[in-house]
Amino acid sequence: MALLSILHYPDQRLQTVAAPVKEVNAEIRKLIDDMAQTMYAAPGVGLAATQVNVHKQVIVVDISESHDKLMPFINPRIIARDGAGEREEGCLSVPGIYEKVTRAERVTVEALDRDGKPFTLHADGLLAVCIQHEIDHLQGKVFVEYLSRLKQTRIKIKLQKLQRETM
Ligand code: K1U
Ligand code: ZN
Repeated sequence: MALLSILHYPDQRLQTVAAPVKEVNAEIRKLIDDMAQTMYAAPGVGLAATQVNVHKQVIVVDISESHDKLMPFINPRIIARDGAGEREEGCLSVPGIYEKVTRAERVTVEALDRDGKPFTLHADGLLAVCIQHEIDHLQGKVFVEYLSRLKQTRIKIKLQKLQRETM
């Protein structure tokens, strides 16, 4: 397994729309394993392939404290949404920034598992938020885009300054 480097906002590559996975093979399973290791090390509860500069529709999620409930989703699609709620979100691509975002309370997701087998999942709470956040990444969207223009500009300036200081 390998630790992958995570792109930081406002890197333009985070705006790339990911392509569907045509075949779930050893290369995709290695990507899932590397993404999981990267997510646990960060630490985070989710990661999209876009964030590690791989533009394929793959996300990993694990909201357990024990780090033993890994859920990989390949070609995930939200087929139903219900309710709306506001919750604080973070993002490994936007370090140190936590802001409230309104999203669906419950979602139904269709995807392929690491063996290429289709499955359907009903999610609520943090899991539902995390899945929506990660699928946004695959569509080239970062959570700060839900915030006001002023907040987006402030976050961009803060992260660009941080990047200059660590170079
Ligand atoms: O996509 C990402 O950047 C991962 C992100 C997922 C997420 C978290 C919270 C709400 C929506 C989406 C994170 O994991 S940020 C880090 C974080 O929330 C966390 C870190 C350690 C323990 C628990 C949570
Ligand atoms: Zn994120």
